[in-house]
Amino acid sequence: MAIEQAVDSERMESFFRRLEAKGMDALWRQRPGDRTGGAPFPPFRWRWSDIESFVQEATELVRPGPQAERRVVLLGNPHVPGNLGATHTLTAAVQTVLPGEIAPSHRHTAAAIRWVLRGKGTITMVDGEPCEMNPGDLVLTPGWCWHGHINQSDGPMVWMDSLDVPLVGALQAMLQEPYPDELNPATKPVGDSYARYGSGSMRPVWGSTSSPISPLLTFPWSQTERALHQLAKIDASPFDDVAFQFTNPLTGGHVLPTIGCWIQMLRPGVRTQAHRHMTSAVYQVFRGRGSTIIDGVQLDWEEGDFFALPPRAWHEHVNRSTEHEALLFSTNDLPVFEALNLYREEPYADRNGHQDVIGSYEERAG
Ligand code: 1HN
Repeated sequence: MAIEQAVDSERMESFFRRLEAKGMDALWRQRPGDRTGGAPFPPFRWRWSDIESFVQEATELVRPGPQAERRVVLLGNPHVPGNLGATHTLTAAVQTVLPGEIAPSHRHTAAAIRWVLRGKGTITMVDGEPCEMNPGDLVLTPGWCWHGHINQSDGPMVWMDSLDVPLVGALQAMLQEPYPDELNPATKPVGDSYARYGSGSMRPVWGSTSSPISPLLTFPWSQTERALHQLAKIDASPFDDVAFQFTNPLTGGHVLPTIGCWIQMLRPGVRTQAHRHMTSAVYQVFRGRGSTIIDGVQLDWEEGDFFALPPRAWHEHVNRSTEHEALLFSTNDLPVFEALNLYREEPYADRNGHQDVIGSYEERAG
């Protein structure tokens, strides 16, 4: 019996080797790898104090133009192999444009969003529409749109970029083209898409009735803030507290086919219940301070910090202030999971929906 097994395993090994030599394999071969559904990589946090000083240094080192197409500091998660993504599907970055500078126009298949952090008086030209940028504004750059940035103010402009670069890269679909001139010209007035689609509940009686890309390119902060406070008066999610998905006004769906955008308000003292889902996200702490407990590890955050939530990790949010609201902006890959029918979500059933805190991010990060 023992000899028979030895012969069998020798023969099996030889079978595997001969298969491999011809570019084949056996599905029953033992593989490492977790198929039990846990998070595939740990969370990561970028402190604003670090980002800010690197961004400042970048302004001393390069100017946008031939030397650096964009003055962008990428927030690369070291736990995500290869492509400098904040997660395996999304990049996050911080871009600065100083007074008088132009980040020259280009276009790429990857789609982008800008979430404005600081400054005023900057225009992003998106397919001929000059889009104004003020703190808290969300501006879309759909894939393959010509876009460039120009700062006409007297102060620096800083925003978060988030793109679907790792996803598009995995599909071998990253194409990019420079614009033949410095900036693509304005062919529409400032606020064109907002005038058409910005009311939220109406659209012009002419023009397209459906598109997977939002025809509204700018979502101003004043409207977002008002919406959060109105919703807070009447309802909230147990997992995300007062949270909105930015929507395509034609469809009510996501703003872009590959990137979902959320804004959420954690009311003073709120601790949400934990859940987990298939999607990953990159958060920017727009206001406030608190913690997100991810797979039992407490990750603290303050205003300006960014953090990446891996897919399938249990998570719950805490606003540490009992006086002030906390505001989190985030991008996610939910549109892709919904389109491919892969989305699943699960509430944390134990201890009234709260995880045991088994450690702090600080300890884990060493
Ligand atoms: C990009 O093209 C921009 O156009 C910003 O402003 C950030 C990060 C990674 C790859 C391309 C831009 C980017 C980027």
